[in-house]
Amino acid sequence: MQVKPSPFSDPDEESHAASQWHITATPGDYSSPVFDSGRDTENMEGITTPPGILNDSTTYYWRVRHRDNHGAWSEWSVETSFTTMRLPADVNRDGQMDAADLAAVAAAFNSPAGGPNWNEDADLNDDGIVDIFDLVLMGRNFGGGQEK
Ligand SMILES: [Ca+2]
Ligand SMILES: [Ca+2]
Repeated sequence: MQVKPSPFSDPDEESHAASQWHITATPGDYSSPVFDSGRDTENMEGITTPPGILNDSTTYYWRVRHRDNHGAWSEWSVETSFTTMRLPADVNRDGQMDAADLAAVAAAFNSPAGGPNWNEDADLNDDGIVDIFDLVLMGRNFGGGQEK
């Protein structure tokens, strides 16, 4: 997941030395954020969270502040929300659609809901059976996923 604020502007025209990014699931409450970049000197224009941090189909809120080269932090930005999407063929929900997901669909193949090999997450089209249609969906999305 990538978030990008409007371009950094420092009223004193100092150079931009670092940023700190916060992501939370509770609007306005950053006391226990799901992601806190700390003082980040690499990702100052936008940030991509590591896989596995954000749940899919979930609304999150983020804010960012910037630090100039004299060590002064800006105010936190206005909170912005975003909603993650469910990747269509990410069975194990690691943000990537790859061989591990294909293997999970294969392991549950031909299994109706509640069957011995049933895996709800492998039923990609949510029709209650893992079959060729789920495999087609997998094939169409294979290799896709979040930016790393
Ligand atoms: Ca996956
Ligand atoms: Ca299915």
